[in-house]
Amino acid sequence: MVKNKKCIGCGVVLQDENITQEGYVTSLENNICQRCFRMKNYGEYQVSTKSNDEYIEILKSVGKTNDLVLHIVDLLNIDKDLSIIRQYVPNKMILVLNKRDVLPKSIPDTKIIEYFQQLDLQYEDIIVISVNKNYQIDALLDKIKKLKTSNQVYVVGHTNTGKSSLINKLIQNYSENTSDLTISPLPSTTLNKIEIKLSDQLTLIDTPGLVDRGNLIHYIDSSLLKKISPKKEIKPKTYQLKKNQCLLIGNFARLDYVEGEKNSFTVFTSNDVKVRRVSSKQATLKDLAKITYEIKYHEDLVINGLGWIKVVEKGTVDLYLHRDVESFTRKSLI
Ligand SMILES: Nc1nc2c(ncn2[C@@H]2O[C@H](COP(=O)(O)OP(=O)(O)O)[C@@H](O)[C@H]2O)c(=O)[nH]1
Ligand SMILES: [Mg+2]
Repeated sequence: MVKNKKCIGCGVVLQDENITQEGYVTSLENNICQRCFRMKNYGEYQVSTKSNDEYIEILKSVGKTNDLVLHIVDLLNIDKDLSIIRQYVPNKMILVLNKRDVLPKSIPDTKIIEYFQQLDLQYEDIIVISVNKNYQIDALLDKIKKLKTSNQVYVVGHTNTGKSSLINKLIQNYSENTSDLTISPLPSTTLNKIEIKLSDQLTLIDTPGLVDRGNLIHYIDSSLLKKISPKKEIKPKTYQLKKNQCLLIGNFARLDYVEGEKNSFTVFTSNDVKVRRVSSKQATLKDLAKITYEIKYHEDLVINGLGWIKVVEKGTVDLYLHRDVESFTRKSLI
């Protein structure tokens, strides 16, 4: 019997003793744990909530190496503070902006890249990609080859940004080897560091990712997960609002325009989420927690896990949202 054999899907150590614990297999002959098997074959998702302390330890260990690091970011769900990872990982780093396919085609990549350049986080390079559309994957591999400092390259970032998807894609495109990392729309799919060899010169190392407790994903029924995760290009919807008008964004959020001149609000969220403009008097969802924002000229009001609302002029808005879901403003991305 092999001791400490790991699941090829998520990296957890396999065990055949406790069905309620991570890594359970009926037989240690298996290469994949029961949880991954169910996700892959039946789309049956089981949430595992990993503590970020464990991931921070992984980031620190990455920071002690001199290896090149890919920091993967989900363009639809840009981390509020990208510098958290930087704090632990001073390595040479490429910022990889994934899920280009869901942003409107009309926005040039250069515009997106400029936004991240001004954050001044000392990336060696910044690239916009889409794993799903196989977009710019060749260009990314060229950059990796050019910038790598050893035979190992780490893939880090928040959970759900597409780290495992990217590694599977690179292996599928450029290697004789196989990679069957488990991918899912839920957080904490990958449970451990996993090394996947692309060639003799390049091994990719997958990691679990930081879990964002403020993401709407944690507070909705799993049946709604598909609805809020866009699969196709988002069609932004623009509304002109006057004071005392309000937008209902699905049953997830409500935005009341309480003070200011007539103003333009553009909602970027999955096309399956219905947006309605109503008068504040008639609006529902008042039982959600309220936060008041003073919006400055050209800002986005971001709702973690749902998308964002671009506001053109300054004004005051009340946002109603589940009290544990994070929201914040930023300079307009687009
Ligand atoms: N639209 C879109 N979805 C993607 C892309 N890459 C990954 N995903 C989805 O993002 C989710 C998380 O992917 P996963 O690889 O498990 O993320 P990880 O937690 O960072 O390893 C899955 O539902 C993937 O199908 C992409 O390029 N475009
Ligand atoms: Mg993963």
